[in-house]
Amino acid sequence: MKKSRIILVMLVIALCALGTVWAGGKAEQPAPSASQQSQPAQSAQPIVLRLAETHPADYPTTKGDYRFADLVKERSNGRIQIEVYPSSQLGEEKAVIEQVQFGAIDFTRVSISPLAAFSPNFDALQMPYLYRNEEHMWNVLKGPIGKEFLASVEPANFVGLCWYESGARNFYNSKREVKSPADLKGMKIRVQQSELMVNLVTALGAVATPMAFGEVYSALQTGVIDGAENNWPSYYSTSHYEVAKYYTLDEHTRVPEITIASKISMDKLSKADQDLIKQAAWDSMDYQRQQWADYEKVAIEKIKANGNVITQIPDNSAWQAAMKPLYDKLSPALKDVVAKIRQVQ
Ligand code: GTR
Repeated sequence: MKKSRIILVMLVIALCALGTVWAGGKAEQPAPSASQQSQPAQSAQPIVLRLAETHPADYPTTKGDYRFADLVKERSNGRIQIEVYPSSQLGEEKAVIEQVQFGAIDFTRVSISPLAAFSPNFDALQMPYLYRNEEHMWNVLKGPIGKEFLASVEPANFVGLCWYESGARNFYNSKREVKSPADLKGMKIRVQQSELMVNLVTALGAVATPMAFGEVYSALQTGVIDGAENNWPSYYSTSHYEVAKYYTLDEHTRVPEITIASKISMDKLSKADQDLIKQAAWDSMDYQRQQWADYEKVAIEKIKANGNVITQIPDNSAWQAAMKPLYDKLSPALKDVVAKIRQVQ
């Protein structure tokens, strides 16, 4: 090849390269297509919502919250993000429910006991010795009655999303073994901030002391209260089992957990996004139940290994009989609901 032709070829190559760089530079900012012009900008900030949870990150309800948040993020392609705040970082349950009502917090997972102060019909769902077993409770919660209850919180400015498992609640104390209601007589027992729970403990002859969950450990330790009541996982996760070693398996209640949204927060979203959130919460339930079963086993093992006094109640008829005044007190409408719950197979 002649020297002049070589120079010409090199010149052409150089010009082509220059063209590519130039075109590449322009290609970084293509003109928006017609469809993109009508869409919100791709870089729009995600919608960030907050969920308050009283339990620590490794507790089964919190794991359910995380699953709910993951499903929402995944199904909205990251457009909607739910930040879970565990360990009562946003406050204790009663105060959090109030904030959800006013839209300051977007979601919370709580026990229905404190929620009944805002939506009193919830007492029908947490009556003592109401459910035959866990399966019966879930058939109620996933069926028409459960769905009606989720919808019933709207007038209180909430949107009911889903139910979580919470096992059966039992009494525990630091004083003595409790084998019958008579053994509870005169004991100061902490209860949730719930009128029904106050009445329940009073009906058993003990002194009910409503108190926030986070204060119970030190109240037990300092003797401000003699005992409390909760399921195996909470008795374990809070370390109450270390300061109150007598645990009586009377299984007085099964209190469902519920996740609610603020109606104010939900109303700001499109109908499609509201539906996406509702479905994601519903779809997190089975996962939470599995987490519950696994954690409950660990809790039972650890508490037994600690040498706690675990008292079985082979015949709970005396306990059941003591609860009659609570049923008598129910309004006719709630008595009807209770009867319907009992009929569910
Ligand atoms: C737990 C429940 C919490 C809280 C707590 C309590 O079983 O998961 O949400 O209500 O009981 O006794 O305050």
